[in-house]
Amino acid sequence: MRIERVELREIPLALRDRFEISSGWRHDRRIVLLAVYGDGHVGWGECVAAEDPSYSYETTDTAWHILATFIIPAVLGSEPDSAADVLAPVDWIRGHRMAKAALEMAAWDLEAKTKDVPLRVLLGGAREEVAVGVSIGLQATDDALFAKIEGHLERGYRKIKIKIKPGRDGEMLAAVRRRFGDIPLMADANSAYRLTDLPRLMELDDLGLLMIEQPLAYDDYLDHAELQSRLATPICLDESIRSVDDAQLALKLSSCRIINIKPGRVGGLASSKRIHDLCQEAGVAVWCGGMLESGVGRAHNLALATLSGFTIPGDISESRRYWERDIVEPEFEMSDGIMRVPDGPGIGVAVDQERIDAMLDRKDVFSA
Ligand code: OSB
Ligand code: MG
Repeated sequence: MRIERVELREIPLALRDRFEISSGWRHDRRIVLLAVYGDGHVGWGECVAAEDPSYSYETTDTAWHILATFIIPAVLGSEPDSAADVLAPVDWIRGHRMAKAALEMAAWDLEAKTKDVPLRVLLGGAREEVAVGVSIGLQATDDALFAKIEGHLERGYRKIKIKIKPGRDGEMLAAVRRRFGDIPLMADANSAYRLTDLPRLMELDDLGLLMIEQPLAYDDYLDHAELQSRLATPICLDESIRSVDDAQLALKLSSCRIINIKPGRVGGLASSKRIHDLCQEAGVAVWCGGMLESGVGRAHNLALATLSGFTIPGDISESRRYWERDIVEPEFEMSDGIMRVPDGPGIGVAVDQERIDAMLDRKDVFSA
């Protein structure tokens, strides 16, 4: 494959509901899209970096800077054998895996389109349908939370993930259990606790949660290992896993029993596959998380989630749960908690470029 041209675009896209986690909230997203041209086709990728450095040190603006200044110039004109090799010229760049992933994932779409196969097939996916769940942000009151859960259960979501923080945790989750019974329920703390909160975290252990996601610091493995040894509930790591090496470390230290793989966080789909394989060997379950992506990032996540080790429903919700109108066609929908993976070439959905260009905040074009 030859990388002939790369286009970067940023568009504003407002979430239907503001999304709140322990570190803050977001209503208006800034979406960075990357289009890579080669061999008569175009592949699309999305950068998952957030608007501020709360989830990761990367942001919309750092990702744009690193892509435009270092990554894209280094790969323009290159001829990698496959998408898995496209980042080889930027191995020297430390970190910035969200920026790298945007290009890598676009290259996977390009390769799949060049070969005229769905991305799912190129990745080695085992199925054409994926069970999906929903991630619910912090709500002001239990009643507001109950109303959300009820709506999502009615719609058929197969897993309910609830954001927690100190003060909105044990009692709130116990109330959810009383109200909804034995639903597939989990909690995500986005690093809101420390090991000194052990007594508070032990209160969550009797609630039959599928897992507790990222309870402790964003860069920690040791305290998570200690916490996991005290809890019956599996710990799932999200923020702590930024690379294959991080996953290896977490497995070695028994820091978790489950890993949330987000390709946009770990440097792309090749790294995601390797983490998936390592976890399968180690008997650690994986599932595919989300970063409030548009339909472009969602399509990549869905294709990845067809791999056999993805045994837990992902945070891959329908387009309408996020946006008034998505930027891909058809939009992502599900039936009874099951999302069908598009069967066209590559990501299998058409990117509405006309609409994107009508709402553009900025654009940069790079040619070999
Ligand atoms: O921690 O998984 C997270 C969204 C933004 C940043 C971090 C997280 C999330 C979600 C939403 O939980 C998942 C989604 O529906 O995209
Ligand atoms: Mg998370």
